[in-house]
Amino acid sequence: MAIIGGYLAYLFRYQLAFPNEPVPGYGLVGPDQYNSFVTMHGTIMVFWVAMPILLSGFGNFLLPLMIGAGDMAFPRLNMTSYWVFFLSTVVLLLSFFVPGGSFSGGWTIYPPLSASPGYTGVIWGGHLWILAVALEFTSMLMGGINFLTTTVAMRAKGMGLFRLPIFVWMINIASILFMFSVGPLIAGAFMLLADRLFDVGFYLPASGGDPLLFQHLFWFFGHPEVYVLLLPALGIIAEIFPVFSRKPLFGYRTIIYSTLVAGLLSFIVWAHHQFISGIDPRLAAPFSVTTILISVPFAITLFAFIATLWRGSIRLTTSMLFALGMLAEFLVGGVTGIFNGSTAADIYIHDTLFVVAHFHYTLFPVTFIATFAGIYYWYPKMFGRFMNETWGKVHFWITIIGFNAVFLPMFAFGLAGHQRRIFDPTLFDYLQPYQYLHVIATVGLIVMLAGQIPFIINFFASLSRGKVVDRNPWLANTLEWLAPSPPGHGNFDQEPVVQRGPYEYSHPLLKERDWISQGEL
Ligand code: HEM
Ligand SMILES: [Cu+2]
Repeated sequence: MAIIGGYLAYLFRYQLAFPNEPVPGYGLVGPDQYNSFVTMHGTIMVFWVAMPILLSGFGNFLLPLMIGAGDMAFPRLNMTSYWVFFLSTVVLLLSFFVPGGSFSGGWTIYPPLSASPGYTGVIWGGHLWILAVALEFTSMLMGGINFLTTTVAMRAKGMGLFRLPIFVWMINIASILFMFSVGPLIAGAFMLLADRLFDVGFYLPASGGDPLLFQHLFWFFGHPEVYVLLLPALGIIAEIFPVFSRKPLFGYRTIIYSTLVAGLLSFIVWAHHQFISGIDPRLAAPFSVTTILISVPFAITLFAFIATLWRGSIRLTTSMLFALGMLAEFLVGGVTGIFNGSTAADIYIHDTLFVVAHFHYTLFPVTFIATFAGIYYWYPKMFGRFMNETWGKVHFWITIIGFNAVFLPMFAFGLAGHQRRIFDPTLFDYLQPYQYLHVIATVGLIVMLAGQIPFIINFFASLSRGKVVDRNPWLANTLEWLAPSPPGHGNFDQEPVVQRGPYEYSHPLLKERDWISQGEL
Protein backbone atom coordinates (compact mmCIF):
# COMPACT_ATOMS: atom_id res chain seq x y z
CA MET A 1 0.00 0.00 0.00
CA ALA A 2 2.93 2.33 0.64
CA ILE A 3 3.91 1.89 -2.99
CA ILE A 4 0.39 2.74 -4.17
CA GLY A 5 0.28 5.78 -1.88
CA GLY A 6 3.64 6.95 -3.20
CA TYR A 7 2.63 6.27 -6.79
CA LEU A 8 -0.51 8.40 -6.40
CA ALA A 9 1.66 11.18 -4.95
CA TYR A 10 3.88 10.89 -8.03
CA LEU A 11 0.88 11.19 -10.34
CA PHE A 12 -0.54 14.37 -8.88
CA ARG A 13 2.85 15.88 -8.03
CA TYR A 14 3.81 15.53 -11.67
CA GLN A 15 0.59 17.20 -12.75
CA LEU A 16 1.35 20.15 -10.42
CA ALA A 17 4.80 20.64 -11.94
CA PHE A 18 3.83 20.03 -15.57
CA PRO A 19 0.11 20.74 -15.82
CA ASN A 20 -1.85 18.88 -18.48
CA GLU A 21 1.13 16.93 -19.76
CA PRO A 22 0.85 13.16 -19.73
CA VAL A 23 2.55 11.64 -16.70
CA PRO A 24 5.29 9.19 -17.77
CA GLY A 25 4.10 5.71 -16.96
CA TYR A 26 0.46 6.68 -16.67
CA GLY A 27 -0.94 9.26 -19.08
CA LEU A 28 -3.09 12.33 -18.62
CA VAL A 29 -4.48 13.08 -15.17
CA GLY A 30 -7.77 14.95 -15.43
CA PRO A 31 -9.21 17.27 -12.76
CA ASP A 32 -11.62 14.64 -11.40
CA GLN A 33 -8.85 12.11 -11.24
CA TYR A 34 -6.61 14.65 -9.55
CA ASN A 35 -9.14 15.10 -6.75
CA SER A 36 -9.63 11.41 -6.40
CA PHE A 37 -5.89 10.67 -6.31
CA VAL A 38 -5.24 13.29 -3.66
CA THR A 39 -8.09 11.92 -1.58
CA MET A 40 -6.95 8.35 -1.90
CA HIS A 41 -3.31 9.27 -1.29
CA GLY A 42 -4.22 10.85 2.06
CA THR A 43 -6.56 8.01 2.97
CA ILE A 44 -4.07 5.29 2.12
CA MET A 45 -1.08 6.92 3.78
CA VAL A 46 -2.87 7.59 7.06
CA PHE A 47 -5.08 4.52 7.43
CA TRP A 48 -3.43 1.87 5.28
CA VAL A 49 0.27 2.64 5.71
CA ALA A 50 1.02 4.53 8.92
CA MET A 51 -1.45 2.80 11.22
CA PRO A 52 -0.90 -0.80 10.13
CA ILE A 53 2.89 -0.55 9.99
CA LEU A 54 3.48 1.36 13.19
CA LEU A 55 0.75 0.04 15.45
CA SER A 56 -0.07 -3.39 14.10
CA GLY A 57 3.27 -4.29 12.55
CA PHE A 58 5.81 -3.14 15.09
CA GLY A 59 3.28 -3.47 17.93
CA ASN A 60 2.44 -7.10 17.31
CA PHE A 61 6.02 -8.14 16.82
CA LEU A 62 7.61 -6.16 19.63
CA LEU A 63 5.06 -5.76 22.37
CA PRO A 64 4.99 -9.41 23.50
CA LEU A 65 8.77 -9.70 23.15
CA MET A 66 9.40 -6.54 25.13
CA ILE A 67 7.20 -7.53 28.05
CA GLY A 68 8.51 -11.09 28.09
CA ALA A 69 5.32 -12.78 26.89
CA GLY A 70 5.06 -15.81 24.62
CA ASP A 71 2.35 -14.34 22.41
CA MET A 72 -0.45 -11.78 22.37
CA ALA A 73 -3.28 -12.30 24.85
CA PHE A 74 -5.82 -13.17 22.13
CA PRO A 75 -4.09 -14.83 19.17
CA ARG A 76 -7.38 -15.53 17.41
CA LEU A 77 -8.56 -11.97 17.76
CA ASN A 78 -5.23 -11.02 16.24
CA MET A 79 -5.87 -13.24 13.24
CA THR A 80 -9.40 -11.85 12.87
CA SER A 81 -8.05 -8.35 13.04
CA TYR A 82 -5.59 -9.20 10.30
CA TRP A 83 -8.23 -10.62 7.97
CA VAL A 84 -10.67 -7.79 8.57
CA PHE A 85 -7.84 -5.44 7.67
CA PHE A 86 -7.19 -7.46 4.54
CA LEU A 87 -10.87 -7.22 3.61
CA SER A 88 -10.85 -3.48 4.19
CA THR A 89 -7.91 -3.19 1.79
CA VAL A 90 -9.75 -5.13 -0.89
CA VAL A 91 -12.83 -2.92 -0.51
CA LEU A 92 -10.74 0.23 -0.73
CA LEU A 93 -8.84 -0.91 -3.80
CA LEU A 94 -12.08 -2.04 -5.40
CA SER A 95 -13.29 1.53 -5.26
CA PHE A 96 -10.74 2.49 -7.92
CA PHE A 97 -12.57 0.28 -10.40
CA VAL A 98 -16.25 1.06 -9.85
CA PRO A 99 -18.13 3.42 -12.21
CA GLY A 100 -17.44 7.01 -11.19
CA GLY A 101 -14.09 6.03 -9.69
CA SER A 102 -12.85 6.32 -6.14
CA PHE A 103 -13.94 8.98 -3.71
CA SER A 104 -12.73 12.50 -4.53
CA GLY A 105 -13.99 14.83 -1.82
CA GLY A 106 -10.77 14.88 0.27
CA TRP A 107 -9.59 12.39 2.89
CA THR A 108 -11.59 14.28 5.54
CA ILE A 109 -14.79 13.45 3.61
CA TYR A 110 -16.33 16.81 4.45
CA PRO A 111 -19.95 17.34 3.54
CA PRO A 112 -21.59 18.75 1.54
CA LEU A 113 -19.20 17.27 -1.10
CA SER A 114 -19.44 13.87 0.51
CA ALA A 115 -23.06 13.98 1.59
CA SER A 116 -24.59 13.97 -1.84
CA PRO A 117 -23.07 11.94 -4.67
CA GLY A 118 -24.51 14.58 -6.97
CA TYR A 119 -21.72 17.02 -6.11
CA THR A 120 -18.77 14.88 -7.17
CA GLY A 121 -20.37 12.34 -9.47
CA VAL A 122 -18.83 9.62 -7.32
CA ILE A 123 -21.49 7.22 -6.07
CA TRP A 124 -20.05 3.83 -5.25
CA GLY A 125 -16.57 5.16 -4.62
CA GLY A 126 -17.96 7.13 -1.69
CA HIS A 127 -19.97 4.28 -0.20
CA LEU A 128 -17.00 1.95 -0.50
CA TRP A 129 -14.70 4.53 1.10
CA ILE A 130 -16.91 4.63 4.18
CA LEU A 131 -17.24 0.85 4.29
CA ALA A 132 -13.49 0.31 3.89
CA VAL A 133 -12.61 2.77 6.63
CA ALA A 134 -15.23 1.26 8.94
CA LEU A 135 -13.69 -2.19 8.43
CA GLU A 136 -10.20 -0.84 8.95
CA PHE A 137 -11.24 0.82 12.23
CA THR A 138 -12.83 -2.40 13.41
CA SER A 139 -9.57 -4.17 12.76
CA MET A 140 -7.58 -1.51 14.61
CA LEU A 141 -9.98 -1.64 17.57
CA MET A 142 -9.46 -5.39 17.87
CA GLY A 143 -5.71 -4.80 17.78
CA GLY A 144 -5.95 -2.12 20.47
CA ILE A 145 -7.94 -4.35 22.82
CA ASN A 146 -5.31 -7.00 22.32
CA PHE A 147 -2.41 -4.66 23.08
CA LEU A 148 -3.99 -3.36 26.26
CA THR A 149 -4.97 -6.79 27.54
CA THR A 150 -1.58 -8.25 26.71
CA THR A 151 0.24 -5.47 28.52
CA VAL A 152 -2.00 -5.68 31.55
CA ALA A 153 -2.12 -9.45 31.86
CA MET A 154 0.91 -11.03 30.26
CA ARG A 155 3.93 -9.17 31.61
CA ALA A 156 6.81 -11.37 32.76
CA LYS A 157 7.57 -11.62 36.44
CA GLY A 158 9.14 -8.42 37.73
CA MET A 159 8.00 -6.29 34.77
CA GLY A 160 6.39 -3.43 36.69
CA LEU A 161 4.64 -0.65 34.79
CA PHE A 162 7.64 1.61 35.22
CA ARG A 163 9.97 -0.99 33.83
CA LEU A 164 8.14 -1.19 30.52
CA PRO A 165 10.10 0.07 27.55
CA ILE A 166 8.80 3.42 26.28
CA PHE A 167 7.67 1.76 23.06
CA VAL A 168 5.22 -0.41 25.02
CA TRP A 169 3.86 2.63 26.82
CA MET A 170 3.44 4.46 23.53
CA ILE A 171 1.57 1.60 21.86
CA ASN A 172 -0.82 1.42 24.78
CA ILE A 173 -1.43 5.13 25.05
CA ALA A 174 -1.99 5.25 21.29
CA SER A 175 -4.50 2.40 21.52
CA ILE A 176 -6.40 4.19 24.27
CA LEU A 177 -6.48 7.44 22.29
CA PHE A 178 -7.82 5.59 19.29
CA MET A 179 -10.54 3.87 21.29
CA PHE A 180 -11.79 7.02 22.93
CA SER A 181 -11.76 9.15 19.81
CA VAL A 182 -13.14 6.82 17.19
CA GLY A 183 -16.75 6.64 18.43
CA PRO A 184 -17.89 10.09 17.31
CA LEU A 185 -16.40 9.56 13.87
CA ILE A 186 -18.15 6.23 13.39
CA ALA A 187 -21.44 7.85 14.39
CA GLY A 188 -20.67 10.72 12.03
CA ALA A 189 -19.87 8.37 9.18
CA PHE A 190 -23.13 6.47 9.64
CA MET A 191 -25.04 9.73 9.53
CA LEU A 192 -23.14 10.58 6.38
CA LEU A 193 -24.11 7.28 4.85
CA ALA A 194 -27.73 7.97 5.77
CA ASP A 195 -27.47 11.29 3.98
CA ARG A 196 -25.95 9.68 0.91
CA LEU A 197 -28.41 6.83 0.69
CA PHE A 198 -31.67 8.28 2.02
CA ASP A 199 -31.10 12.03 1.95
CA VAL A 200 -31.83 12.30 5.67
CA GLY A 201 -30.23 15.73 5.85
CA PHE A 202 -27.91 15.64 8.84
CA TYR A 203 -25.35 17.69 7.00
CA LEU A 204 -27.02 19.24 3.99
CA PRO A 205 -28.23 22.80 4.57
CA ALA A 206 -30.93 22.38 1.94
CA SER A 207 -32.46 19.61 4.03
CA GLY A 208 -32.02 21.53 7.27
CA GLY A 209 -28.63 20.03 8.20
CA ASP A 210 -25.30 21.54 9.10
CA PRO A 211 -21.99 20.55 7.47
CA LEU A 212 -20.10 21.99 10.44
CA LEU A 213 -21.46 19.21 12.63
CA PHE A 214 -19.44 16.74 10.60
CA GLN A 215 -16.27 18.77 10.98
CA HIS A 216 -16.62 18.57 14.75
CA LEU A 217 -17.19 14.83 14.69
CA PHE A 218 -14.36 14.27 12.24
CA TRP A 219 -11.69 16.28 14.03
CA PHE A 220 -12.61 15.05 17.48
CA PHE A 221 -11.29 11.85 16.02
CA GLY A 222 -8.85 13.27 13.51
CA HIS A 223 -6.56 15.20 15.76
CA PRO A 224 -6.01 12.44 18.34
CA GLU A 225 -5.50 10.18 15.33
CA VAL A 226 -2.35 12.01 14.31
CA TYR A 227 -1.02 11.29 17.79
CA VAL A 228 -2.02 7.66 17.40
CA LEU A 229 0.46 7.61 14.52
CA LEU A 230 3.04 9.76 16.26
CA LEU A 231 3.34 7.87 19.54
CA PRO A 232 4.58 4.51 18.20
CA ALA A 233 7.10 6.42 16.08
CA LEU A 234 8.38 8.27 19.14
CA GLY A 235 8.49 4.91 20.90
CA ILE A 236 10.70 3.45 18.17
CA ILE A 237 13.25 6.22 18.32
CA ALA A 238 13.16 6.14 22.14
CA GLU A 239 14.40 2.56 21.95
CA ILE A 240 17.15 3.39 19.48
CA PHE A 241 18.70 6.49 21.07
CA PRO A 242 19.89 4.89 24.33
CA VAL A 243 21.38 1.89 22.51
CA PHE A 244 23.45 3.92 20.07
CA SER A 245 24.50 6.60 22.52
CA ARG A 246 25.15 4.07 25.30
CA LYS A 247 23.31 6.19 27.83
CA PRO A 248 20.15 5.69 29.89
CA LEU A 249 17.04 7.29 28.42
CA PHE A 250 16.82 10.74 29.98
CA GLY A 251 13.63 11.43 31.96
CA TYR A 252 11.92 8.06 31.51
CA ARG A 253 8.99 8.86 33.78
CA THR A 254 8.75 12.43 32.57
CA ILE A 255 8.32 11.18 29.02
CA ILE A 256 5.50 8.90 30.11
CA TYR A 257 3.70 11.60 32.07
CA SER A 258 4.13 14.16 29.30
CA THR A 259 2.72 11.74 26.79
CA LEU A 260 -0.29 11.07 29.00
CA VAL A 261 -0.87 14.82 29.37
CA ALA A 262 -0.52 15.32 25.62
CA GLY A 263 -2.98 12.46 25.09
CA LEU A 264 -5.56 14.13 27.32
CA LEU A 265 -5.01 17.52 25.70
CA SER A 266 -5.42 16.01 22.25
CA PHE A 267 -9.13 15.67 22.93
CA ILE A 268 -9.62 19.40 23.37
CA VAL A 269 -7.81 20.79 20.35
CA TRP A 270 -10.00 19.64 17.49
CA ALA A 271 -11.58 22.96 16.60
CA HIS A 272 -8.27 24.42 15.42
CA HIS A 273 -9.34 22.90 12.14
CA GLN A 274 -12.35 25.20 12.13
CA PHE A 275 -10.83 28.60 12.75
CA ILE A 276 -12.03 29.85 9.42
CA SER A 277 -15.27 27.92 9.14
CA GLY A 278 -17.26 30.60 10.92
CA ILE A 279 -16.52 29.52 14.48
CA ASP A 280 -17.26 32.10 17.19
CA PRO A 281 -13.99 33.87 18.13
CA ARG A 282 -14.83 33.36 21.79
CA LEU A 283 -14.63 29.65 21.08
CA ALA A 284 -11.62 29.89 18.80
CA ALA A 285 -9.44 31.45 21.50
CA PRO A 286 -9.51 28.54 23.98
CA PHE A 287 -8.88 26.08 21.15
CA SER A 288 -5.93 28.14 20.06
CA VAL A 289 -4.56 28.06 23.60
CA THR A 290 -4.92 24.30 24.05
CA THR A 291 -3.38 23.70 20.64
CA ILE A 292 -0.29 25.73 21.43
CA LEU A 293 -0.19 24.24 24.93
CA ILE A 294 -0.01 20.71 23.56
CA SER A 295 3.38 21.46 22.07
CA VAL A 296 4.77 21.74 25.61
CA PRO A 297 4.62 18.04 26.59
CA PHE A 298 5.94 17.07 23.16
CA ALA A 299 8.74 19.61 23.50
CA ILE A 300 9.59 18.05 26.87
CA THR A 301 9.77 14.61 25.26
CA LEU A 302 11.95 15.85 22.43
CA PHE A 303 14.28 17.60 24.87
CA ALA A 304 14.50 14.38 26.86
CA PHE A 305 15.62 12.64 23.66
CA ILE A 306 18.20 15.31 22.97
CA ALA A 307 19.44 15.06 26.56
CA THR A 308 19.79 11.32 26.06
CA LEU A 309 22.13 11.95 23.16
CA TRP A 310 24.05 14.65 25.00
CA ARG A 311 27.65 13.53 25.52
CA GLY A 312 26.80 9.96 24.67
CA SER A 313 29.22 7.87 22.66
CA ILE A 314 27.12 8.01 19.54
CA ARG A 315 27.36 5.31 16.89
CA LEU A 316 25.91 6.40 13.58
CA THR A 317 24.44 3.14 12.40
CA THR A 318 21.73 3.34 9.77
CA SER A 319 18.97 2.98 12.32
CA MET A 320 20.51 5.71 14.45
CA LEU A 321 20.74 7.99 11.41
CA PHE A 322 17.07 7.45 10.66
CA ALA A 323 16.17 8.03 14.31
CA LEU A 324 18.08 11.32 14.30
CA GLY A 325 16.47 12.20 10.96
CA MET A 326 13.04 11.56 12.42
CA LEU A 327 13.79 13.86 15.34
CA ALA A 328 15.14 16.67 13.15
CA GLU A 329 12.39 16.62 10.54
CA PHE A 330 9.68 16.23 13.11
CA LEU A 331 10.96 19.31 14.90
CA VAL A 332 10.30 21.34 11.76
CA GLY A 333 6.79 19.94 11.64
CA GLY A 334 6.17 20.64 15.31
CA VAL A 335 7.41 24.21 15.20
CA THR A 336 5.38 25.09 12.12
CA GLY A 337 2.33 23.58 13.79
CA ILE A 338 2.42 26.42 16.30
CA PHE A 339 1.68 28.85 13.46
CA ASN A 340 -1.34 26.85 12.39
CA GLY A 341 -2.49 26.70 15.98
CA SER A 342 -2.64 30.44 16.36
CA THR A 343 -5.91 31.74 15.00
CA ALA A 344 -4.49 34.91 13.56
CA ALA A 345 -1.80 33.17 11.51
CA ASP A 346 -4.07 30.32 10.54
CA ILE A 347 -6.64 32.60 8.96
CA TYR A 348 -3.96 33.47 6.43
CA ILE A 349 -2.28 30.10 5.90
CA HIS A 350 -5.31 27.83 6.21
CA ASP A 351 -5.69 25.44 3.27
CA THR A 352 -2.48 26.60 1.63
CA LEU A 353 0.58 24.55 0.78
CA PHE A 354 2.07 25.84 4.05
CA VAL A 355 -0.29 23.53 5.87
CA VAL A 356 0.46 20.70 3.46
CA ALA A 357 4.18 21.19 4.13
CA HIS A 358 3.56 21.31 7.88
CA PHE A 359 1.66 18.09 8.13
CA HIS A 360 4.03 16.25 5.83
CA TYR A 361 6.93 17.36 8.02
CA THR A 362 5.14 15.60 10.86
CA LEU A 363 3.58 12.65 9.08
CA PHE A 364 6.41 11.68 6.77
CA PRO A 365 9.03 11.34 9.53
CA VAL A 366 6.45 9.48 11.61
CA THR A 367 5.33 7.15 8.86
CA PHE A 368 8.47 6.45 6.90
CA ILE A 369 11.60 7.72 8.64
CA ALA A 370 10.72 6.15 11.99
CA THR A 371 9.63 2.96 10.23
CA PHE A 372 12.98 2.71 8.46
CA ALA A 373 14.78 3.34 11.76
CA GLY A 374 12.77 0.50 13.27
CA ILE A 375 13.34 -1.87 10.36
CA TYR A 376 17.12 -1.44 10.31
CA TYR A 377 17.20 -1.78 14.10
CA TRP A 378 14.99 -4.85 14.57
CA TYR A 379 15.76 -6.61 11.30
CA PRO A 380 18.42 -8.78 13.03
CA LYS A 381 15.81 -9.83 15.58
CA MET A 382 13.22 -10.57 12.90
CA PHE A 383 15.45 -12.53 10.54
CA GLY A 384 18.66 -13.32 12.40
CA ARG A 385 20.76 -11.32 9.95
CA PHE A 386 22.01 -7.76 9.50
CA MET A 387 20.97 -5.52 6.66
CA ASN A 388 23.79 -4.00 4.65
CA GLU A 389 24.84 -0.77 6.39
CA THR A 390 26.44 0.92 3.40
CA TRP A 391 23.32 0.62 1.30
CA GLY A 392 21.32 1.62 4.35
CA LYS A 393 23.23 4.89 4.51
CA VAL A 394 22.76 5.51 0.80
CA HIS A 395 19.06 4.94 1.36
CA PHE A 396 19.06 7.33 4.31
CA TRP A 397 20.70 10.24 2.53
CA ILE A 398 18.61 9.98 -0.63
CA THR A 399 15.43 9.79 1.42
CA ILE A 400 16.29 12.79 3.61
CA ILE A 401 17.51 14.98 0.77
CA GLY A 402 14.60 14.01 -1.46
CA PHE A 403 12.07 14.58 1.29
CA ASN A 404 13.30 18.09 2.03
CA ALA A 405 13.41 18.93 -1.65
CA VAL A 406 9.74 17.96 -1.92
CA PHE A 407 8.36 19.80 1.06
CA LEU A 408 10.66 22.67 1.98
CA PRO A 409 9.61 24.73 -1.08
CA MET A 410 5.98 24.26 -0.09
CA PHE A 411 6.33 26.48 2.98
CA ALA A 412 7.38 29.37 0.76
CA PHE A 413 4.77 28.51 -1.82
CA GLY A 414 2.04 28.42 0.81
CA LEU A 415 3.05 31.80 2.16
CA ALA A 416 2.88 33.11 -1.40
CA GLY A 417 -0.78 32.21 -1.27
CA HIS A 418 -0.85 28.87 -3.06
CA GLN A 419 -4.02 27.05 -2.03
CA ARG A 420 -3.95 23.29 -1.61
CA ARG A 421 -5.99 20.90 -3.80
CA ILE A 422 -5.40 22.95 -6.94
CA PHE A 423 -5.34 21.05 -10.19
CA ASP A 424 -3.50 23.52 -12.42
CA PRO A 425 -1.55 26.24 -10.58
CA THR A 426 -0.46 27.93 -13.81
CA LEU A 427 -3.99 29.27 -14.18
CA PHE A 428 -3.21 31.80 -11.45
CA ASP A 429 -1.10 34.74 -12.58
CA TYR A 430 0.38 35.44 -9.15
CA LEU A 431 1.62 31.86 -8.81
CA GLN A 432 3.31 31.57 -12.19
CA PRO A 433 6.65 33.12 -11.12
CA TYR A 434 6.99 30.36 -8.53
CA GLN A 435 6.11 27.45 -10.77
CA TYR A 436 9.76 26.31 -10.66
CA LEU A 437 9.18 25.35 -7.01
CA HIS A 438 6.73 22.70 -8.18
CA VAL A 439 9.34 21.40 -10.57
CA ILE A 440 11.93 21.16 -7.77
CA ALA A 441 9.44 19.34 -5.56
CA THR A 442 8.55 16.87 -8.27
CA VAL A 443 12.17 16.14 -9.15
CA GLY A 444 12.77 15.70 -5.41
CA LEU A 445 9.97 13.17 -5.24
CA ILE A 446 11.28 11.17 -8.18
CA VAL A 447 14.74 11.09 -6.58
CA MET A 448 13.24 10.01 -3.28
CA LEU A 449 11.11 7.27 -4.84
CA ALA A 450 14.14 5.99 -6.75
CA GLY A 451 16.05 6.01 -3.47
CA GLN A 452 13.71 3.35 -2.13
CA ILE A 453 14.96 0.81 -4.66
CA PRO A 454 18.26 0.17 -2.80
CA PHE A 455 16.21 -0.31 0.35
CA ILE A 456 13.90 -2.89 -1.19
CA ILE A 457 16.81 -4.80 -2.72
CA ASN A 458 18.79 -4.60 0.52
CA PHE A 459 15.80 -5.84 2.52
CA PHE A 460 15.27 -8.95 0.42
CA ALA A 461 18.91 -9.67 -0.39
CA SER A 462 19.84 -9.54 3.29
CA LEU A 463 17.37 -12.33 4.04
CA SER A 464 19.86 -14.78 2.56
CA ARG A 465 23.10 -12.80 2.28
CA GLY A 466 23.13 -10.59 5.39
CA LYS A 467 25.70 -11.25 8.07
CA VAL A 468 24.35 -13.81 10.56
CA VAL A 469 23.88 -12.39 14.04
CA ASP A 470 23.51 -13.69 17.54
CA ARG A 471 20.73 -12.76 19.94
CA ASN A 472 21.90 -9.33 20.91
CA PRO A 473 24.02 -7.74 18.17
CA TRP A 474 23.48 -4.13 19.33
CA LEU A 475 24.19 -4.96 23.01
CA ALA A 476 20.80 -3.70 24.16
CA ASN A 477 19.00 -4.14 27.47
CA THR A 478 15.38 -4.75 26.61
CA LEU A 479 13.89 -8.21 26.71
CA GLU A 480 13.38 -8.80 23.00
CA TRP A 481 17.15 -9.24 22.70
CA LEU A 482 17.08 -12.19 25.10
CA ALA A 483 14.97 -14.21 22.68
CA PRO A 484 16.54 -16.16 19.81
CA SER A 485 16.83 -14.34 16.46
CA PRO A 486 14.36 -14.90 14.88
CA PRO A 487 12.17 -15.73 17.89
CA GLY A 488 10.56 -19.15 17.62
CA HIS A 489 7.07 -20.13 18.67
CA GLY A 490 6.52 -18.87 22.22
CA ASN A 491 9.31 -16.29 21.78
CA PHE A 492 11.62 -17.19 24.71
CA ASP A 493 13.50 -20.38 25.60
CA GLN A 494 12.41 -19.86 29.17
CA GLU A 495 10.21 -17.16 30.60
CA PRO A 496 12.42 -14.19 31.54
CA VAL A 497 12.35 -12.71 35.01
CA VAL A 498 12.79 -8.96 34.97
CA GLN A 499 15.35 -7.50 37.36
CA ARG A 500 15.61 -3.85 36.41
CA GLY A 501 14.58 -0.99 34.13
CA PRO A 502 15.02 -1.10 30.37
CA TYR A 503 17.73 1.53 29.87
CA GLU A 504 20.61 0.78 32.23
CA TYR A 505 23.56 1.66 30.07
CA SER A 506 26.86 2.96 31.44
CA HIS A 507 25.80 1.99 34.93
CA PRO A 508 28.47 3.14 37.43
CA LEU A 509 28.62 -0.30 39.02
CA LEU A 510 29.22 -2.14 35.76
CA LYS A 511 32.85 -3.10 35.28
CA GLU A 512 33.65 -5.03 32.11
CA ARG A 513 30.82 -3.82 29.90
CA ASP A 514 28.46 -0.90 29.66
CA TRP A 515 25.11 -2.64 29.47
CA ILE A 516 23.07 -5.12 31.46
CA SER A 517 20.00 -6.91 30.24
CA GLN A 518 16.65 -6.42 31.93
CA GLY A 519 16.49 -10.16 32.47
CA GLU A 520 19.97 -10.62 33.99
CA LEU A 521 20.53 -11.09 37.69
C1 HEM B 1 5.75 9.92 -0.48
C2 HEM B 1 5.88 11.19 -0.24
C3 HEM B 1 4.69 12.11 -0.28
C4 HEM B 1 4.44 13.09 -1.20
C5 HEM B 1 5.31 13.49 -2.38
C6 HEM B 1 3.19 13.69 -0.86
C7 HEM B 1 2.62 14.75 -1.55
C8 HEM B 1 1.42 15.33 -1.26
C9 HEM B 1 0.88 16.52 -1.87
C10 HEM B 1 1.59 17.36 -2.94
C11 HEM B 1 -0.35 16.74 -1.35
C12 HEM B 1 -1.31 17.90 -1.66
C13 HEM B 1 -2.07 17.70 -2.91
C14 HEM B 1 -3.03 18.84 -3.12
O1 HEM B 1 -3.34 19.59 -2.19
O2 HEM B 1 -3.49 19.02 -4.27
C15 HEM B 1 -0.59 15.70 -0.39
C16 HEM B 1 -1.74 15.58 0.35
C17 HEM B 1 -1.86 14.75 1.45
N1 HEM B 1 -0.91 13.84 1.92
FE1 HEM B 1 0.88 13.45 1.09
N2 HEM B 1 2.70 13.08 0.26
C18 HEM B 1 3.60 12.12 0.66
C19 HEM B 1 3.50 11.31 1.79
C20 HEM B 1 2.44 11.33 2.70
C21 HEM B 1 2.36 10.61 3.95
C22 HEM B 1 3.43 9.70 4.50
C23 HEM B 1 1.16 10.93 4.51
C24 HEM B 1 0.53 10.48 5.81
C25 HEM B 1 0.86 9.52 6.59
C26 HEM B 1 0.48 11.82 3.62
C27 HEM B 1 -0.79 12.34 3.85
C28 HEM B 1 -1.42 13.26 3.06
C29 HEM B 1 -2.74 13.79 3.34
C30 HEM B 1 -3.65 13.41 4.52
C31 HEM B 1 -3.02 14.72 2.33
C32 HEM B 1 -4.27 15.54 2.17
C33 HEM B 1 -5.18 14.86 1.21
C34 HEM B 1 -6.40 15.68 0.95
O3 HEM B 1 -6.25 16.90 0.74
O4 HEM B 1 -7.49 15.10 0.98
N3 HEM B 1 1.27 12.06 2.53
N4 HEM B 1 0.50 14.85 -0.35
CU1 LIG C 1 -5.50 19.00 14.52
